[in-house]
Amino acid sequence: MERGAVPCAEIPADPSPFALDVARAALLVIDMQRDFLEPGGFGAALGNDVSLLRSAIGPCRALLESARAAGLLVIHTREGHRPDLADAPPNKVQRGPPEKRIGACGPMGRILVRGEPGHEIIPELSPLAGEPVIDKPGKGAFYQTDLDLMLRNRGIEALIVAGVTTEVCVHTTVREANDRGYRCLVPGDACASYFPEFHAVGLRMIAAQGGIFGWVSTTSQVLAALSADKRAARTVQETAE
Ligand code: C5J
Repeated sequence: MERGAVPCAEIPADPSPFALDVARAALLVIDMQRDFLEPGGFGAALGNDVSLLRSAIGPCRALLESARAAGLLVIHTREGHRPDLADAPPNKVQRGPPEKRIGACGPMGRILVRGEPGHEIIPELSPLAGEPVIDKPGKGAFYQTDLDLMLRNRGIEALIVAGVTTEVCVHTTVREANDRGYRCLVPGDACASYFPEFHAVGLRMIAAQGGIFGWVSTTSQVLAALSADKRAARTVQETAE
């Protein structure tokens, strides 16, 4: 190996090991917002049991801590709309009873509206100062946002994608990223769905057909690789000194 070069970590994954160059990768945490995870928000208004998403909190937190320690770029996303709902398509707003629709008033403020308490990322996973937060009007994090520009400006080519929900915003974002040339790894236990069966099948869909649009691993596999990568980086630095 070239003197001073930092080796890639290799993460065991389905359908094949995922090579990770920390300098060219980012952790993307999708929509871990009060509106989806806490009672009284958008998820609950749609009739879901929001407690089903809480299993992703611990793994997301561990990924955030490990990514920060390894120097990985961390980006958060939030789904939501302008207070005047000018960016909310009618087909998204006009669903369900009016008192439970996007923009209606709930216990955490107006449902799925930017600036309201429900729109915030849950306190357990609060972004650190300097970590970009992408506000997106749709399910995919690339749709009508500057995420792609931000990643390209930093030379990012691989994404670790965690968050909620597996088969909606995580899936849409991974599909969008794959079409744009990014390799995506999804730690399955750091994602969750209101429908456990959709979660399980959603993960299988990503890795099926030779990894049709990504790779699937577990959080502990990512953590092990990141800490090994940090150790290797330290050794390389010490050798170079
Ligand atoms: C949904 C999301 N399910 N973040 N949003 O509407 O998955």
